[in-house]
Amino acid sequence: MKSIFLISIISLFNLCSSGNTTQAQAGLSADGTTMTTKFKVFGNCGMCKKRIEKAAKIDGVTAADWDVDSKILTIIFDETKVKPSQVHRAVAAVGHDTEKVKADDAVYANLHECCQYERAN
Ligand SMILES: [Cu+2]
Repeated sequence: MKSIFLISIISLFNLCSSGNTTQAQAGLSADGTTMTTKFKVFGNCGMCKKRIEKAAKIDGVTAADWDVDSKILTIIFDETKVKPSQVHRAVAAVGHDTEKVKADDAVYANLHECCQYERAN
Protein backbone atom coordinates (compact mmCIF):
# COMPACT_ATOMS: atom_id res chain seq x y z
CA MET A 1 0.00 0.00 0.00
CA LYS A 2 2.83 2.36 0.89
CA SER A 3 4.63 1.75 -2.44
CA ILE A 4 1.49 2.56 -4.43
CA PHE A 5 1.24 5.83 -2.57
CA LEU A 6 4.88 6.55 -3.34
CA ILE A 7 4.41 5.77 -7.05
CA SER A 8 1.47 8.11 -7.33
CA ILE A 9 3.49 10.88 -5.65
CA ILE A 10 6.32 10.31 -8.12
CA SER A 11 4.05 10.34 -11.18
CA LEU A 12 2.38 13.49 -9.88
CA PHE A 13 5.80 15.09 -9.57
CA ASN A 14 6.71 14.04 -13.12
CA LEU A 15 3.50 15.55 -14.44
CA CYS A 16 4.31 18.87 -12.80
CA SER A 17 7.90 18.99 -13.95
CA SER A 18 7.04 18.12 -17.55
CA GLY A 19 4.47 20.92 -17.47
CA ASN A 20 7.14 23.38 -16.38
CA THR A 21 9.49 22.26 -19.15
CA THR A 22 6.81 22.86 -21.77
CA GLN A 23 6.18 26.33 -20.39
CA ALA A 24 9.88 27.20 -20.40
CA GLN A 25 10.13 26.27 -24.08
CA ALA A 26 6.96 28.05 -25.16
CA GLY A 27 7.22 29.31 -28.71
CA LEU A 28 10.09 27.08 -29.74
CA SER A 29 9.77 23.46 -30.82
CA ALA A 30 12.33 20.70 -30.26
CA ASP A 31 13.84 21.17 -33.74
CA GLY A 32 14.17 24.89 -33.09
CA THR A 33 12.50 26.13 -36.28
CA THR A 34 8.81 26.32 -35.35
CA MET A 35 7.87 29.59 -33.70
CA THR A 36 4.65 31.01 -32.31
CA THR A 37 3.81 34.69 -32.48
CA LYS A 38 0.77 36.89 -31.89
CA PHE A 39 -0.20 40.24 -33.32
CA LYS A 40 -3.26 42.43 -33.67
CA VAL A 41 -5.39 42.24 -36.82
CA PHE A 42 -8.45 44.45 -37.20
CA GLY A 43 -11.76 42.81 -38.07
CA ASN A 44 -15.31 42.25 -36.81
CA CYS A 45 -16.91 38.88 -37.22
CA GLY A 46 -16.76 35.20 -38.07
CA MET A 47 -16.44 36.01 -41.76
CA CYS A 48 -13.39 38.11 -40.95
CA LYS A 49 -11.98 35.21 -38.92
CA LYS A 50 -12.20 32.85 -41.91
CA ARG A 51 -10.74 35.43 -44.28
CA ILE A 52 -7.87 36.39 -41.94
CA GLU A 53 -6.92 32.80 -41.08
CA LYS A 54 -7.04 31.70 -44.71
CA ALA A 55 -4.86 34.64 -45.77
CA ALA A 56 -2.38 34.04 -42.93
CA LYS A 57 -1.73 30.43 -43.94
CA ILE A 58 0.97 31.22 -46.46
CA ASP A 59 3.84 28.82 -47.13
CA GLY A 60 5.62 28.04 -43.86
CA VAL A 61 2.66 28.90 -41.62
CA THR A 62 1.32 25.70 -40.07
CA ALA A 63 -1.50 27.17 -37.99
CA ALA A 64 -3.39 30.46 -37.77
CA ASP A 65 -6.07 31.39 -35.24
CA TRP A 66 -7.75 34.80 -34.98
CA ASP A 67 -9.77 35.68 -31.91
CA VAL A 68 -12.88 37.76 -32.66
CA ASP A 69 -12.94 39.39 -29.18
CA SER A 70 -9.28 40.24 -28.65
CA LYS A 71 -8.52 40.71 -32.42
CA ILE A 72 -5.31 38.80 -31.82
CA LEU A 73 -3.98 36.52 -34.54
CA THR A 74 -1.81 33.66 -33.32
CA ILE A 75 0.38 31.96 -35.89
CA ILE A 76 2.65 28.94 -35.71
CA PHE A 77 5.29 29.12 -38.41
CA ASP A 78 8.61 27.74 -39.60
CA GLU A 79 11.11 30.54 -39.15
CA THR A 80 13.36 29.08 -41.85
CA LYS A 81 10.56 29.48 -44.42
CA VAL A 82 8.61 32.59 -43.51
CA LYS A 83 8.88 35.84 -41.55
CA PRO A 84 5.97 37.32 -39.54
CA SER A 85 6.22 40.49 -41.68
CA GLN A 86 5.14 38.39 -44.69
CA VAL A 87 2.06 37.26 -42.77
CA HIS A 88 1.26 40.91 -41.91
CA ARG A 89 1.39 41.73 -45.63
CA ALA A 90 -0.71 38.69 -46.62
CA VAL A 91 -3.44 39.58 -44.13
CA ALA A 92 -3.42 43.26 -45.15
CA ALA A 93 -3.70 42.15 -48.81
CA VAL A 94 -7.21 40.75 -48.14
CA GLY A 95 -8.36 43.99 -46.51
CA HIS A 96 -7.47 43.65 -42.83
CA ASP A 97 -5.13 46.16 -41.18
CA THR A 98 -2.54 44.65 -38.85
CA GLU A 99 -0.61 46.47 -36.15
CA LYS A 100 2.20 46.97 -38.68
CA VAL A 101 0.70 46.93 -42.18
CA LYS A 102 -2.32 48.93 -43.39
CA ALA A 103 -4.62 47.38 -45.98
CA ASP A 104 -5.19 49.08 -49.32
CA ASP A 105 -8.24 51.40 -49.15
CA ALA A 106 -9.79 49.83 -52.28
CA VAL A 107 -9.49 46.32 -50.85
CA TYR A 108 -10.94 47.48 -47.54
CA ALA A 109 -13.87 49.11 -49.38
CA ASN A 110 -14.62 45.78 -51.08
CA LEU A 111 -15.06 43.93 -47.79
CA HIS A 112 -18.55 42.84 -46.81
CA GLU A 113 -20.37 45.68 -45.05
CA CYS A 114 -20.34 43.91 -41.68
CA CYS A 115 -16.62 43.30 -42.03
CA GLN A 116 -15.72 46.97 -42.45
CA TYR A 117 -14.13 47.42 -39.05
CA GLU A 118 -13.52 50.90 -37.66
CA ARG A 119 -10.30 52.45 -38.83
CA ALA A 120 -8.27 55.10 -37.10
CA ASN A 121 -8.59 57.49 -40.06
CU1 LIG B 1 -16.42 40.17 -40.92
